[in-house]
This record gives sequence, structure tokens and C-alpha cells, in this order.
Amino acid sequence: MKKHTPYSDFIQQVPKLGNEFEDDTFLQDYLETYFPKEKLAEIKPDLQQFGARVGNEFLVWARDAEVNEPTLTQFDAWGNRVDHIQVSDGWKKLERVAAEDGLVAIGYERKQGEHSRLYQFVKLYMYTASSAIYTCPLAMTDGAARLIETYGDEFLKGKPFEGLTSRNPDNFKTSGQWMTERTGGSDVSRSMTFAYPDGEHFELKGHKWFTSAITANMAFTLASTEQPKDGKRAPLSVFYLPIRDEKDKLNGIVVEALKDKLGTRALPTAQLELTGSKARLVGEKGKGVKTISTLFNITRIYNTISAVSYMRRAYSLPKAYAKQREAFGKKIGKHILHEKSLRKLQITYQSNAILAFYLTRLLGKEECGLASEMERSVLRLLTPVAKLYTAKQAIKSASEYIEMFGGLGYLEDTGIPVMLRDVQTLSIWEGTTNVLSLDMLRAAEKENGLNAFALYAKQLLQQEYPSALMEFLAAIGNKLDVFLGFVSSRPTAEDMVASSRDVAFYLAELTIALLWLDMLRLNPEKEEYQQTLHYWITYKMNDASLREAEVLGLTAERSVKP
Ligand code: MFK
Repeated sequence: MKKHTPYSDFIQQVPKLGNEFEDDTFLQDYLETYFPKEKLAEIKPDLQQFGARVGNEFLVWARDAEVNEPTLTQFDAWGNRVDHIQVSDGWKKLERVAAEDGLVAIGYERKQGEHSRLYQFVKLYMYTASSAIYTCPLAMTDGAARLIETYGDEFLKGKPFEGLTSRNPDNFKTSGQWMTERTGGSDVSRSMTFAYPDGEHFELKGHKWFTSAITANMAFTLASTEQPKDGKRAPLSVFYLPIRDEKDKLNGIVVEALKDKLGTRALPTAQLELTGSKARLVGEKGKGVKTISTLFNITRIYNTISAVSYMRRAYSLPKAYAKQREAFGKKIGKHILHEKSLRKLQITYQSNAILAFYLTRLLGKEECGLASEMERSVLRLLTPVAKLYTAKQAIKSASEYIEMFGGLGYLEDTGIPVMLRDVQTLSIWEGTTNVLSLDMLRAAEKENGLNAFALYAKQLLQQEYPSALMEFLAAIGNKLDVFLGFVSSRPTAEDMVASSRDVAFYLAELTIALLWLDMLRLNPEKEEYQQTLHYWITYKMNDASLREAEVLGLTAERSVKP
């Protein structure tokens, strides 16, 4: 037979990540600036080993989880209802490593005191983009642990809490957070799950429409102990329910279907019926939304850090590729337009990271009882703002990420398109952009968030700065005045609502500018960060965007007219 001669023997080298800790100079600068020196020396070896693994075996496991999607078997061969969900080996390995590496535990061991949360979230920042979003079960697990710390009784603070925060993969337990029903995803007060007294505890009957991840060991969910009366919705309460009983049988749970989602396909999200699931009340009866907000404020911070993790990956992998791939006579990274696109991806991930890491520092302080009243209010205000902002930036970065690989980025078997699908959920689950804009208003008004932010910004601007930073100081001072002037000039609450989304975006960008300024105050010699801040203030912060609602004619005056 004649030997086949290919027209070209060129094979494109596959781009590889290096050590995602060591290669991330921004991350190292950040930790050196804000993490106490001796404590950083203690955790550095752990971050180094973890950074090496995220670009290696974790990616193999994540790919396995993506390709071998979970399956649901509702009946065994004899007709027994089993509702068995099979997940991939990769997914199981990602869970084991999460336990061993303390991805939830670090936040509760608190060995680094108020800095423990930053340490934990730095690991999650490296992990998420290599985890097929196993971060989702971790987010709910962490939120559940915090809920138990805040509202749990002795029973919950025993075995359930120990399981959620264990480093032993054989004892590690995960939790679901079941809120969404057919009647409401954003408006959870429309829930139609009811809790019937059963001795000391309750039996839950109802339907849950979107529950991640059904393979968890326990869940925290909402139900009402009262029926709606005279058209009034029944107040909700939070319930803890184990997913299986002592005999490993499902706790009155029927798994109707696994959801067919655009992305996060490795994650088993189910539609369930609760047919008398044994449950115990958590916190005060009728205060369900307030109580469960402790959990979802944590998952919203996870969402933020996950968005940043993807933004980092949308820079680091194309950067590696740009050093290998040649076009028009040189490596693509040497073409000025490609270089500029990479630099913009770099600015995006670093600027979003500076916001996300700041939140985790505030959270750490709050949980150790060290946050001032101002810091607590700023944390409350910025949690929805950071979540909504970073999610949208991650979607833009993911689209750019695909393009950085040209046609190869569009091929499913490179694994590259997965990111675009996965990040699309970050602006939906845990509250959509609009719902979170309204939550920002809730925090601004009810929890003094805006005054606290103004105070924080003014304190920061009053610090001592080297002369090289004076121009930035003046520019950010002006932006702050524009922002505060705008929010105080809204004639009615309705106008404030109409502008809230624009306000939230501007507030995120203003906070990022302030945080860069602080970073530069402590590292005045870093010229690259000066350039970043200059770019940020000049090109990212657009005062006109605050007036979008007005330009579109969406003011209170309009809304009273039919
Ligand atoms: C990678 C990361 C992965 C993350 C994991 C994702 C897994 C997916 C699992 C899911 O469950 S996704 C579904 C997530 N669903 C949501 O996030 C719900 C979105 N909707 C909202 O957030 C609505 O704003 C809300 C349900 C809170 C509206 O409910 P209400 O009952 O109309 O709110 P209301 O009456 O304003 O507030 C009730 C109480 O809660 C008030 O306190 P008081 O009783 O003391 O007055 C509020 O101040 C308080 N509250 C509401 N939101 C709060 C909060 N407190 C603190 N923080 C908040 N964020």
C-alpha cells in the first residue's frame, strides 16, 4: 500500500498552565501587601503545591466530570424506586481534594485569624476554573456552616457542622441550598412548600424546582408552617433536612428529573418532590428569608470569587498560548493588538480580584468579631454589588478567551467553550443582576450601607500619599463626589430603583479604583499598577452611565403615566 504523506506535519502544541500561584505575580503582591508576613510564610508552601496541581491533575478530573455528565436512575430492574444519581470519578476526586485541602475548613479553623477567609478564598480562586464548578457544592456547604454557626442549635453544631468543615474526605459532608420553586426563583416568598408538625420536628411537603447539588448529604430549605390566608402569603422559615435516613434511604424525597442546563453540566441539579421529608426548624419561625440570607450572602461571595477565577484563567491560558502559537511571522503574543487584548484581560482579572479579595478580608474580620460598624455595613453593601459586577465581567472575559484561540477556541474537544457556558450562570443563580441591584438598595437604606461606604472612601482618601499618586487622588475624589451627588439627587425612591443597576456598576468601579489606590499607596514603586489605575479611571469609569435610566425615559414621572 502507498504510504500516506500529509501535506503538512505541523501540529499545534497544546497550551499548558504553569503554577497558578507562582505565575500570578499580582496575587503574590496582593498577599505580601495585606497578609501578615509570618502568617504568609506559613501558608505559602500550601499555596504553591495547590497552584501546581490546579493546572495539572485537577484539569484532568474536571474534563472527566464535564464529559461524563451525571445520570439519574429512577427505578432498579425490579421496579423499586431508587433515584440513584451517578457522578463521574473526576467529580468525586474534585470533592476529595476540596476536603483534604480545606477549601471550606480553612474558613472555620481560623488558624490565620481574620486572614483565614482571604487564605481560603485564594485557594478557591485557583481551584474554581479547574473544578468543573465543584465550587458550587462547596459554596452551599460553606454557607450552611455559617448558617449553623449563626443560628444552629446544639445538634446542628455537632455532627452536621463537623461534617461540613471536615478535612477528612471520608467524613466530609456537603449541603444543598434549596430555595427555588416553580412559583419563584427571585421572589422566594411565593414558595409553596409547607411544614407540618411531627413531634418535636416537622414534615415537609412541596416541590423544589432547581436544587444543586442533589448528591449532598443535607440541605437547608424554606417552607411555611402556615397556609396562605386572605390572599396573604405565609411567612417562611428555614429547615434543615438530612437527604438520607440512617438506612441510607432518601428522606421522603422523590427526584423527578435532572435539569438539562446550558452549562455547569457536571453538577447534578435536580427537580424534587418533598413528600413528608423529616426536617428541623433553624432560627426563628417566620424569619426564613432573613435567616437564610446568612447562607446566600456567603454563596454570593463564592460566586464573586468564582467569576474572578474564570477571569484569571481567561488571561493565563491565552497568555501561555500566545507564547507558542505563531502567525504572520512571529509568536502571536508579539503582535501589538494581541498583546493589548491580553493586557486588557489582565487588567480585568486583577481589578475584579482586588474587589473580591477585599470582600473576603471584610468577611474574615466580621467573623472574628473585629470589623467596625462601618466595615460591616460596607461588607453588606458590597456583597451584592461585587457579585453582580464580577459575574458580568466574567461573561465578557470568557467570550474574549474563546477568541484568543481563534477557531480552536470554538471546538468542544479543546474544552475551551465550557467556560462561556459555565460563567453565564454566575449572573443568574444566587440572584440576578436586577435582584442584586435591589439588594444593594436594601443594604444602602436599611443597613446604612451608603453612608458607611462614603465614610470608608473618605477615610481612604485622607491617607498620606506620595506625590506620584496625587493626580489619582484628585480624580477619584471627583468620581466619588459625582457618585454621591447622583444618589442623593434622586427625586423619588422609584427613580432610585430605576437607576439602581447603573449605580451598582458605578459603585463597583469606584470601589475598585479606591482599592487600586490603596494598593499603590502601599506599593508606590509598582508602575504597572499605576498604569492600570490610570486606564481604569480614564476608560472604565463612565459617569454618563449613571444616567442611563433617565436617557431611556425611565423615571418616576414616566411610571405614574400608563
Ligand atoms: C460558584 C458559586 C456557586 C453558588 C451556588 C449556587 C447554587 C444554587 C442554589 C440556589 O439556591 S440558587 C437560588 C438563589 N436564590 C436567590 O438568591 C434568591 C434571589 N432573591 C432575592 O435575593 C430576593 O431579594 C429575596 C428573596 C431576598 C426577597 O425576599 P423578600 O422576602 O421579598 O425580602 P424582604 O422582605 O425585603 O426581606 C426579608 C428580610 O430579609 C429582611 O429583614 P427583616 O426581616 O429584618 O426586615 C431583609 O432585610 C432581609 N434580607 C433580604 N436579603 C438580605 C437580607 N438580609 C441580609 N442580606 C441579604 N442579602
